[in-house]
Amino acid sequence: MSDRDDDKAQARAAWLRDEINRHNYHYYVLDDPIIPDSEYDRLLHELQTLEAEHPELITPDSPTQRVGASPLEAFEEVRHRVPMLSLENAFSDEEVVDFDRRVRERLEVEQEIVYAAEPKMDGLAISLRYVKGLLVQAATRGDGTRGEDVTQNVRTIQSVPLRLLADDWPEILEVRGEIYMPRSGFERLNLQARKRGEKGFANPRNAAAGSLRQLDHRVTARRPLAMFCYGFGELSGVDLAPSYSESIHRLSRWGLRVSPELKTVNGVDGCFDYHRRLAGRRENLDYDIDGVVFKVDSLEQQRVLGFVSRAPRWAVARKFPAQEEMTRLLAIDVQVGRTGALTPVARLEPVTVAGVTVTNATLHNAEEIQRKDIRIGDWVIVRRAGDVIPQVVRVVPERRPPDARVFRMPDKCPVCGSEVIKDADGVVLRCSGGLYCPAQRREAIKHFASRRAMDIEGLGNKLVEQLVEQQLVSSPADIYQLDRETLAGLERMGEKSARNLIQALERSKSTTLARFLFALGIREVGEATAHALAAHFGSLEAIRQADVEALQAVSDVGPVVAEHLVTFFRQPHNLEVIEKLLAAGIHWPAVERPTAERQPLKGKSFVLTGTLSRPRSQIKEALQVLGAKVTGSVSSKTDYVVAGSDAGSKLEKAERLGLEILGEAGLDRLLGTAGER
Ligand code: D41
Repeated sequence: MSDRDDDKAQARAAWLRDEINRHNYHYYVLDDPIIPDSEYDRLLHELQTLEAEHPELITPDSPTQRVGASPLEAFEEVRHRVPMLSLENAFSDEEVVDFDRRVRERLEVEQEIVYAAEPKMDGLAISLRYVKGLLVQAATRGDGTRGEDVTQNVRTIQSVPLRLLADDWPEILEVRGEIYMPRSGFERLNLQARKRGEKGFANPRNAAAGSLRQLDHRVTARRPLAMFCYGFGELSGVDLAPSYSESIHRLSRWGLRVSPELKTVNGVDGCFDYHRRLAGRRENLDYDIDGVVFKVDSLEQQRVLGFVSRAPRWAVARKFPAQEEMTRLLAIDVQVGRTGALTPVARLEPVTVAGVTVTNATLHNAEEIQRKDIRIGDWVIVRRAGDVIPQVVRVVPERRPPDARVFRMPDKCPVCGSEVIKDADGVVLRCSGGLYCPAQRREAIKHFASRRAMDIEGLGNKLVEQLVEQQLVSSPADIYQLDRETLAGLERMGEKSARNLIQALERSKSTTLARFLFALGIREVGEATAHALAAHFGSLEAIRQADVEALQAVSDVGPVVAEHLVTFFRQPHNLEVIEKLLAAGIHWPAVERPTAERQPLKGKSFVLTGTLSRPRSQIKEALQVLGAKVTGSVSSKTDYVVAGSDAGSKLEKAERLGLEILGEAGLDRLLGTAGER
């Protein structure tokens, strides 16, 4: 090959590397890809081919070189040139006030301090060393002075640049940050592990730690790890900028990933405000945080403050209440759901988790109990995150009492005594009693009356339980036969509530086909499926008569759902209930079939963020009915971002991308003009 060709190949390889690095940055760091995945793959493939033909062109920072070397025998020890300090904790607002007072006293300032505020990631601290813009070493924190060399593993993390962008970085740059596993990636990883019959990780932090401590970095490469940077080690030359926040932004220019939540705030009040806002959004973030960190923003002030033993005087971690606590598992009960599924529920010695008393936790199914080896009498770790039902994370084996008992699922329904059968998936156990089983009947009626179904105000769970128990109703149709006298005679019901309920029943009769379908509680037919069915078939009669094949023509319906529908409409009992309901006067307007004009938002993509006054599911449904797509993350392909109060990083990103942002009023206008039902 001629020199000329070699030059050309070299230039092309260099161009490809830069281009791929640039797209990596947009994809993994900014979370905002500019080219489709297929185009990215094509570039990477071209570089791989070129490097295979010209191995001399391979550079250590080439995007093809993230995975390659052989597994290690052990990790080498790394001595941190600048120690990795720890953070002082504050468990209350008062402790933050104390911290702020100490800061101002030492600095001898009266005015408010400017703090940089950021989430406290629940991951693993790491130090990256860049020399002349190239990543040369990554080390765990260890004891702060000595850590382990995990360079090979960290090189596989796509949001860690192998080479820094731009060229104005210091010759030596040590960056500290947190490696973590996003919740979404964690869920996926555990699902895969379970499919292979393996145990999975207890939480994202353990998963990140386990992934980073792999001697074989090819395993790490398959784990969805990410990193946020929050500090500095050795720096040759001068400070990056006069303040922490500006220095961090500098890092982001060089292709390092930093938290989009980093803000500067004024004084303790600013700190409280930030803490409250982030605590409110904790559940909506795609990563676990265990608090927020406040740092004096001015690097000069940081220098004056200095350190005490191992922690800087200029930073504090305000911790959130723990989401996990330990307690005793007293018993395991079995509940029967609407579709007969048997769910084991742990009865716990009451324990306060993140401010709420927990006495029950779901155990999902027998397999889960076996996998976690949970026994009655065990000490267990209970986790409560936001609105989700408390979970038993694991047992504490060291504390197992000698008389702890293994639990076995019953082979007869604990409510009606019918035989228990296993689903085709081999996991879920079901009571075969159908609507003979009072538990299933009760749950079916609760579902029927619920807000998103027939929306019968005043017919709550407690009342349904009473009605079923006293055998006043045994199917949804029976509730429309109730009279005022009967209702008024019930416990905790007066004349007035009885009258109100009768009115609510009357009102509920005027509904939509989709709601009615959903209310019937057919297995796997959720709101979206009910809508799709109503729109596709136009009438209840058409759905009833459709066979499995015809049903599967609906976008949302696969073979399993189709089978459930056909089975449902084959049962004489179900047809009888429907007959009675219609005879009681339930009606709906004719369904408009989806045409271009009926789906004015077709092809439009929406993202909902922040706190909205209605449940997200409801807004989502309203948008979907008009043809819109509702997705979870903002990108340049998003058409509208609907922002409620306290909207955070998604809103910021939308602003950065110049997207159309709607408040709730704007959304209502759009839904109105687009022709809400
Ligand atoms: O998000 C974190 N976990 C986090 C940890 C953070 N946002 N900032 C941190 N800042 C520091 C100093 C102030 C010492 C540079 C830290 C940590 N340290 C830290 N993480 C683990 C030990 C110390």
